[in-house]
Amino acid sequence: MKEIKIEEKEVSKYTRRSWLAFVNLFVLSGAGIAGWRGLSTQPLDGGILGGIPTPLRKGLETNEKLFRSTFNNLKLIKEYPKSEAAKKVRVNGAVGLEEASFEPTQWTLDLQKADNKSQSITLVELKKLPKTEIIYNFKCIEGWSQISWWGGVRFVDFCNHFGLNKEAQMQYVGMCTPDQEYYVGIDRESALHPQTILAYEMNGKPLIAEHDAPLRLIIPIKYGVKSLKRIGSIYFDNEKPSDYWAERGYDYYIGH
Ligand SMILES: Nc1nc2c(c(=O)[nH]1)N[C@H]1C(S)=C(S)[C@@H](COP(=O)(O)O)O[C@H]1N2
Ligand SMILES: [Mo]
Repeated sequence: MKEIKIEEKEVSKYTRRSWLAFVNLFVLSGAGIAGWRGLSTQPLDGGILGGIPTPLRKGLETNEKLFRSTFNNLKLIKEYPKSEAAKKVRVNGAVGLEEASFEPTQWTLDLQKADNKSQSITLVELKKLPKTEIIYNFKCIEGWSQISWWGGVRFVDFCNHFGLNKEAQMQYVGMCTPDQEYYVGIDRESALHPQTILAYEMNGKPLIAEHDAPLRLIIPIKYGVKSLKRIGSIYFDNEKPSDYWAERGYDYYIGH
């Protein structure tokens, strides 16, 4: 008799608990829907991260870890201490780097803006912008990877500095070598990703010719093919820009 009573008590306790759990679930999911409605009716800011509602952007700035798990396309690639970076960095691929007349000291970046305007940017100008360093595992589709250390300007900082609001709303960024032999197309989100940089340093020193001086793209969320060496020009488009390896059968968005 006594035992049964205890059982009854237990049962009612469980029933009550699951009822509470049910109520909780209901309240929480309601809050979730209300929260989502709130977000989706938020005005879109006209800035670089314009596609992202203001509260999400706030979160993006203050809590990247959370967003890393929530929004896959904004995940952050693992970073390493400088001590783990390779001293001797592998050189791979020289398409677009064979121009005998190329003179790094004469180089300027050709930025093609909306409304057919263009701007020549010097390395001195780029170096005045905040420098971001990244040490990550650089992966090539050929099957090798190497931890390497790069320094330069975050692409999103570059866009903000040069007032590329309209341009950065476009779906793609295209980049190519000065001789236009190697070229890549990058989707907007990946280009504006916080770890994407226009690099002018490797291992804390100016880029050497092979990697390639004076400026290259470093885009950790993509495979090495997208990290174009010796950037000659940058442009923005809503159509997919031509992409050297996509034309040769590789996935256009090749990332990991
Ligand atoms: N201009 C140019 N950039 C390029 C390539 C190339 O052939 N030409 N090869 C790509 C490939 S496949 C890889 S893996 C990386 C290699 O960069 P690294 O030479 O600094 O290791 O550069 C990428 N960028
Ligand atoms: Mo590669």
